[in-house]
Amino acid sequence: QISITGIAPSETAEHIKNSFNRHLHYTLVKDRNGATSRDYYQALAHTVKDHLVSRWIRTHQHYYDTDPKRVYYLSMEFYMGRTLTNTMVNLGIQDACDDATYKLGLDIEELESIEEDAGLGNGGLGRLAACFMDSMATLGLAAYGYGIRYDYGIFEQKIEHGWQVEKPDEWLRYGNPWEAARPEYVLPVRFYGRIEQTEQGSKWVNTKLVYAMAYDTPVPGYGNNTVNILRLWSAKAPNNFDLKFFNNGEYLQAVCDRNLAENISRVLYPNDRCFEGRELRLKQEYFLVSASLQDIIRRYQASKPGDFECARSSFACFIDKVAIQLNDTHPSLAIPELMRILIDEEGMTWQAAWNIVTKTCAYTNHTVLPEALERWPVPLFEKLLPRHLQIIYFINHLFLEEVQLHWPGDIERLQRMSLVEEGEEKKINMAHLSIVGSHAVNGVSRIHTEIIKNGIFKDFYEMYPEKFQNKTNGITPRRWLLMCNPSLSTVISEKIGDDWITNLSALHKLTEYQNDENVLRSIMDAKLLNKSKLAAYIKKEFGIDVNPNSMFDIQVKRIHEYKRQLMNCLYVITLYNRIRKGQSLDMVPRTVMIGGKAAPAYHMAKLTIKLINNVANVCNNDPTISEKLKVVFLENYRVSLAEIIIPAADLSQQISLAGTEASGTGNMKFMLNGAVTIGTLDGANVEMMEEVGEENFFMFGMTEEEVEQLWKDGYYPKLYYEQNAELKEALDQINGGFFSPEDPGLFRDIFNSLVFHDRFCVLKDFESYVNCQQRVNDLYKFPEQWAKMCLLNIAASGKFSSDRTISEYAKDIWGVTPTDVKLPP
Ligand code: DL6
Repeated sequence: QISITGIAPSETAEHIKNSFNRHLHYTLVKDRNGATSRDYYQALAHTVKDHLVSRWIRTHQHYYDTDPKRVYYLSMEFYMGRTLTNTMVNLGIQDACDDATYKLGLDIEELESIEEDAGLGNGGLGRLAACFMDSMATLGLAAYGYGIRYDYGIFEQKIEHGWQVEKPDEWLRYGNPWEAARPEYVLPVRFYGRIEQTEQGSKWVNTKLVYAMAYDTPVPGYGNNTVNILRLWSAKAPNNFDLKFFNNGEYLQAVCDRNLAENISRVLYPNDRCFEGRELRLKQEYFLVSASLQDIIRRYQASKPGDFECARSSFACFIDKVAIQLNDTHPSLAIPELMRILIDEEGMTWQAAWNIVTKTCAYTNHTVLPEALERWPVPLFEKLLPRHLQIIYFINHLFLEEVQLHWPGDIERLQRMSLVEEGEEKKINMAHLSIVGSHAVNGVSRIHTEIIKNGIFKDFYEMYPEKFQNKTNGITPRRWLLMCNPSLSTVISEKIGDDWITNLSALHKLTEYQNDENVLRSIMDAKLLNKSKLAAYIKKEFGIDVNPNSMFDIQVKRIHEYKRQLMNCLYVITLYNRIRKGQSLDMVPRTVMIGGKAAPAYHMAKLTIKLINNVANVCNNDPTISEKLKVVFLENYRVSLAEIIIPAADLSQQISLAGTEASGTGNMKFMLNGAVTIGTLDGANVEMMEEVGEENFFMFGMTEEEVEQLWKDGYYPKLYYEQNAELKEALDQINGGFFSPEDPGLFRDIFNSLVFHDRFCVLKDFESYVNCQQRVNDLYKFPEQWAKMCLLNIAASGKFSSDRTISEYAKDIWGVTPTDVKLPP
């Protein structure tokens, strides 16, 4: 081996300054006369990256030497956000970098804010994957993330005349200093073609070829010198792509058509919780799976400590060396693909291959909304992946035989459980495939796991009870407290030490200070500082003045009917009406902020954004109202904006209909940053309330059982509309054009949807919500009591560290053990 001993850069401010200057000159080819702020950001990023490199190489030498079981997290989304600050924090070089930039006369916060978010995700599922990467590195697991390097991540949201307009996210425009391209890891991925039956078995022939090129992003653990990698695949056309044009001498056409192949990794599908059965999406999913499995197998075969020549040739210990976690069903083609490789390429028997596949793969479910479940049309499958379809049919055949043995003659059950759904068009149910092909299936909060066991996957639970597990989600305390909220972090560390950074349950020690006036004041001072920063951002970006002493009442998440932003909006309208009528004497001033993106084709979600903006205009432009109530739509909500918003919240709105939000992770981030939650008994809210106590949580609304009963009994939302005068007034205003005088019928779809259908029971839960908001209002009048509740929420948030979640996956699903061994820097 080539030695890297002694090449770690020095971490003094002086050294960082020199390195910064060197990058400005030699990497960016600039001097101080011509350099822009972006050049300074880039120079700093390269400087910080240098500090990762020896750790990065050493970590992988260490894995090669010790050959631990590897964990592979396959996900179509990794919503990483920015990297610079997080890297400085995790490497412990933040103070030195601060110092160095100060000496260079630069404002480090300004440089940090230049970095584009890596927005390779839609929301919760992708951000969870990013938090897991941080925790896996911090826990010293030999873990790899595999995903797609989309040229365009989640669209940029602009608000024009109150409407959402989508702009392409050109996150790579100025280059990405964090990634390392690996043209040496270019792997072939095949599509289309047909199957030939030969004496040696099935052969997939006449396929179209695309290459997958690896780009690695380092993922540093906190304070342990481990640097894992996130490997993202980018599509490259082969040299002879579209031979017919090359052969005909149509050279230019042939070169231009390379784009067709490379479109596979062009753009992230912006649909959140809505399945859209497009061929390009299926190609993306297979592209991820095929390239990743080739890489996983290559690494398995190469890893043989002490023997560099001889690679592993047998798959005998594959299941002891490889664990694959499927982040939802999106990468579930890994199941038939691994079968295909083992049988068609490695010559294994079906049984031997199936044993390996099912012991390697595990599946996480993230939603029970039927419209989000992946069900691919068979004709499309057959065209794109004919061999995989054959394999799935055979898996189904053997599986249904097993079902029949369990429940002889139960035809309906067979139909319900089949991987192939009959109907006008046959479909492959990817969740069923994932359950059958995995050894573990998990939900992401306790209530969600119960729902999948007793609801959508009941038949499967009855057949394989041992497969089903709960793994309540978590968030990384490094990004979501230490990094984004330095003022609160400092208060906490001064009181209880900084053990909480890697052992979040240590926050419990804060309960000792629940009656300590000084500590409560410090916590509220930190909050006020964060609120002032957010107020300054809002003034700068949207020109709206908000009062940092008003209650910051925040709901930020994707816009979706089940999350019930409309309930929030109806309450805002109710407050507006009360103020107008002089019925608001006891009301504390509030700033209601709502933010989130709508899927571009989701009509109701886009109309909801327009309504919120119109209501905001009416409130904010009426001086008799805006003293007490301001409404702000937070444009282009994303990871880096969340880092400013969440530390500033007083009240966190988590108001989805019980039984619809699988877990939520934003809810945890707010709690950790000292916001109080108003929420339903849904997702992880249930466990948050359990941790903090009912008296410190504003709970309202139906339970999941009550929702079920309501539908059984028959739900008539119009009755609630007719019986509740305030609700009726608000809905009539929406319907009658009060908020859209230029187009009175604009919001009719919202009115009709709520009054005549109301799939997510907004009207039913409204009264309970309003009463609960009144309790929030009444408590906010007592700053000491409010502060105590904030402190108790922070103290009780320890369970929601992704370190805890990952430790549970490690022990119960992957069979690996976290370590606190610190590698050399
Ligand atoms: O598990 C992460 C996250 C949960 O916290 C949210 O409650 C859930 O809605 C989200 N699910 C998705 C669904 N995508 N698909 N399929 O994003 O997962």
